[in-house]
Amino acid sequence: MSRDNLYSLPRDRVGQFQFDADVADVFPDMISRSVPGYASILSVIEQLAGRFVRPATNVYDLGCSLGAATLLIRNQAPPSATLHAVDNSSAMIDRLRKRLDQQSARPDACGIELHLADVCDVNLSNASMIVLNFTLQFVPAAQRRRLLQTCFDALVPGGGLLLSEKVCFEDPGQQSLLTELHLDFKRACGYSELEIAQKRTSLENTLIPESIPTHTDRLKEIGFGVVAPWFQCFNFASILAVKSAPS
Ligand code: GEK
Repeated sequence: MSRDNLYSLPRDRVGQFQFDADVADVFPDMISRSVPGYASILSVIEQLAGRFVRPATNVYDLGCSLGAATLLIRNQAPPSATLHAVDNSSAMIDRLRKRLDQQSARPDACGIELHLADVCDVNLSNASMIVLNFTLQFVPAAQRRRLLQTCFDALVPGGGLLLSEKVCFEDPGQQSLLTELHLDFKRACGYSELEIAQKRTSLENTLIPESIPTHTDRLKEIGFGVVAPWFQCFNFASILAVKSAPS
C-alpha cells in the first residue's frame, strides 16, 4: 500500500481537494489513517450485506472509491444480485476496473457494474442495499435530501441504506473535544502538523459535515421506518436506515 505523503511538503497555495490520480494511488493508506473506525465500518458493511442483499436485486455502492465496500459486499451477495459501484473520479474507477480485471472472483459471484457518474445523476431501482460510506459529505448540501429520497424510493421494502459521515456537533464543547481527539488520532497515525493543516485547508469547502440529528431527522422525514445510528468514533458516525415493509 503506497503511503500518503501528499501534504507533507509546504505548498505556496493549497488548492481544493480532488479525488485525482495522486489521491487514488494512496487512498487506502489515506482513509485508514484519517477516518477512525474505517476498517470496523467496512467489516460491518460486509455483515449487513449478508442480511440485506436479496436475490435478483441491485446493490449500490455510491462513491465507491477503490471498491473496498463493493468487494466485501460481493462476498455475501447471492449470484443473481447485481452490484453497481459508482464514482465520479475516473482515477478511482480506472483503478477499480484494473483491480477487478486482475482478481479471480468466485465462479458464482454476482456481477459488478462500474459507473463513472455523479451519484446525484444515477438511476437507482430495485435496490436491497445502498451504501453511502463517507460520500454524502462531498455532495452539495442542497442536493443531499433529493439524493436520499432517490435512495429511499429505489429500495425494496425491508431494504437498507448505510450512511457513514464525518459529523459536527451543535454543542461547542463537544465539537472542539471530538475534533481534538480526531487530530490526536491523525497524529498517532503519523501525520505531521503541516500535513494536517494543509489537508484541512484543502477540504474546507469540499467536505461539509452535518450533525447526527440533522441526518437522522432527515432520514425519518424521507420515510425510513427505522433509523439507527450504530457507530460513532469521535466526529465520525454511521447510521443504518431501513425502509419498512408496508403493513
Ligand atoms: C470506501 N466509499 O472506501 N458522485 C460520485 N462520487 C463522488 C461524488 C459525487 N457527487 N462526490 C464524491 N465522490 C469509499 C470511500 S471517499 C471518502 C469514499 C473520503 C466520491 C469521490 O470521488 C471519492 O472516491 C468518494 O466519493 C469519497 O468505502 O475520501 O473521505
